[in-house]
Amino acid sequence: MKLFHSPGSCSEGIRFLLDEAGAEYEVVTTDLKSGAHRRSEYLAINPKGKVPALMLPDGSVLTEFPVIAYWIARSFPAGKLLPEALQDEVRVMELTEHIVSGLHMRGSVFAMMPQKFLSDAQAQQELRQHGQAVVRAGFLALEKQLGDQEFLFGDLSIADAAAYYLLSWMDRIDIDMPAKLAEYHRRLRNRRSDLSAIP
Ligand SMILES: N[C@@H](CCC(=O)N[C@@H](CS)C(=O)NCC(=O)O)C(=O)O
Repeated sequence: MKLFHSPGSCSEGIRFLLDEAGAEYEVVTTDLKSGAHRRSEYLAINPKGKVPALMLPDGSVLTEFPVIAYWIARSFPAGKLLPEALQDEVRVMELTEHIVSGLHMRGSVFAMMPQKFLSDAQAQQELRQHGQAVVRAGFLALEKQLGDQEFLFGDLSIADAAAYYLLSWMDRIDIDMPAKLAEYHRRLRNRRSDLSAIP
């Protein structure tokens, strides 16, 4: 397998899962800062021009974080990255989707790069604040789900991988994490030995 990955981006969450699953894979660095994701070679792999993308053993390419995460969990059942019962699995998927589509795409993206969407400085500031408010509201949901557990659903799951990358951006979007989430994020980081990409 090949993971198309940009250090410090959401594809860190997929690396996390591949490592947790014990999968063998190659990392193909697709550096967003240098615009590698917009070059024709990469668009031939993923026409959406986004990371992560995972090339499967049969050469086909899977995109979209929750879908890649689901594929990894189901392909490597020994990693126990999803609960077995359907009613528990859908709760993990529900939160994973919320982190990626809600808190990342409609929160942290606006907070980190409002200039991508608006040219007016005042409007950018308003969009940044809106993004920060979305992420702060997300903190409440994450804290509630976490409770006193080690991970969001007790045992480690794909939802933790989504939280892992999202929470690594809090300095960049200039909001303080509640202490409980900061501790939880430290626990996730401590599971990994190759954290050089995330400060
Ligand atoms: N919906 C996609 C979002 C992926 C995404 O937004 N990735 C960012 C990096 S965290 C990206 O590639 N951004 C490049 C761009 O939008 O130009 C997913 O779930 O994988």
